[in-house]
Amino acid sequence: MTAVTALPMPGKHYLRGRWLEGAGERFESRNPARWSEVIGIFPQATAAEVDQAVCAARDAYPAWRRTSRIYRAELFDRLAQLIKAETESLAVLMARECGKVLNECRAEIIEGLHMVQYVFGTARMPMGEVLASEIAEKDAYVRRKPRGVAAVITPWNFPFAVPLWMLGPSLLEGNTVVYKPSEDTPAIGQALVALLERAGFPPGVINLVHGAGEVGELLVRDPRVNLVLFTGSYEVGARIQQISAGMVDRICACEMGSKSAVIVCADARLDLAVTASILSAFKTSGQRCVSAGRILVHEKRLEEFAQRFVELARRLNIGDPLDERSFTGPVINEAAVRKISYYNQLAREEGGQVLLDGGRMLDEAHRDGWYMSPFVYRIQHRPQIRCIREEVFGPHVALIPFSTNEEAAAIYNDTDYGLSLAVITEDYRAMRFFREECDFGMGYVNLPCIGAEVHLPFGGVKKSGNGRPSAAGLIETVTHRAAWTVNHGWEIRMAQGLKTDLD
Ligand code: UN1
Repeated sequence: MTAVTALPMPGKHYLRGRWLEGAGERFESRNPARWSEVIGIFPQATAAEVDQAVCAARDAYPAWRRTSRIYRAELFDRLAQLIKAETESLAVLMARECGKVLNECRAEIIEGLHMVQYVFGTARMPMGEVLASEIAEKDAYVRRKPRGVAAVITPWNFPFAVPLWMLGPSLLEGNTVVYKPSEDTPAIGQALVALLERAGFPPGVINLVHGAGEVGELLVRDPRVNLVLFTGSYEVGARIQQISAGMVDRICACEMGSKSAVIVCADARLDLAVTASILSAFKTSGQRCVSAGRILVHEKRLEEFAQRFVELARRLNIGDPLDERSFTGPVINEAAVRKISYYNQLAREEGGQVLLDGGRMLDEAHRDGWYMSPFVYRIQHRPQIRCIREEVFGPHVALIPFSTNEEAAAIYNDTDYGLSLAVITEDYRAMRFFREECDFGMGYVNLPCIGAEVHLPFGGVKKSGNGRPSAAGLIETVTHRAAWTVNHGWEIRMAQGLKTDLD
């Protein structure tokens, strides 16, 4: 096992280009795989500091939006070089702070890098449209304009890529930002802002405040914040939208919960179905927003599928995130252990037939961390059952039989969420059927329901998202499409036949 020890990172806010100790209370970030290890000690932002951060972003906004889009993109090119040089150290820090295994952490740094490269590339792409006018001498354009100050509030499970999905388009388009990373992963959030500083983003353009929900709430309540870009739970996303509802100049993009699923059709290739399902349910210990909490399997294939799935799930190597052999690491903290254990118990009470009894791992190799082993159960879909409708965010998965594709689509849709869907089939008609009938934002065929790429929009429907997708889709939220019409004639001629005679 690799022993990585480092002194705790001194946590600081970053306001107006300066790193500040902060006047508020301190909180610790700890390693979920070895809870005694403190990754860093961070200041909780005070109301005055949140105010200063918003002021800094407001003050920096006019000059930043006046810079050339290409200049802003060049800073992202520098950022890309820095990320490439620091990939390994960032991945190790991430593994220690959020407990994801090294391979996943590297993949996430690369996903963040891809967003930066995407943003750099889009800078030289068209930023609007030229349209015809009813009047020959008039040229009409649509031009994107930034919206102002964005509050970026992000989760611990993708502490590098998800912030970059938001920071990338926001900053490229000329907005300025106050960023609050999750209180579970402040160190990686701070490391990201340090890279933005080194890349040359000017003071005030990106500001960092640490802290828990109270700090996020202060940001959301501030009417000088024009955009709230959020990924996290439905409860918090709903609250953000509620608070924002009374504000005139406020747009929110909220990515929230899910109860995503894999549908294994009657004609599925079993090896592919099993691999896709294992990755969907247990990668990141089931802690992706797109993780599958349900695997819908055609009743004719359920026995053989369940046998192979459970056999593989039982053998998964769950251990130290820094050990290259580990498939997954721990869950994030004690509250997660409690929540997952609660749902494991609920599944039993609601009639689930337990096929693999997960739970806290307390042997010598695991007891210092928050390790949970996979919980797999078989259950008939019925109305009202909560365990197959509510998000668990852990290695907890239901195998649900179905007899027709129509039934599978109805079961899939029978949650309040609609984020990610995978269909395992060789039948092109079935693929199309599920694409048309199911509620989702990201759909996959013969793949897991995880693993989105940044140049696609990322966002769900129903309680999963408010219709403003992140990643490549975020440009629509962080810009306003303004119409711009120019008359090249010597006199005024109006559209719609409107007369211009003044006498
Ligand atoms: C998340 O789970 O919050 O699609 C984001 C994926 C990753 C992103 C997940 N690219 O699995």
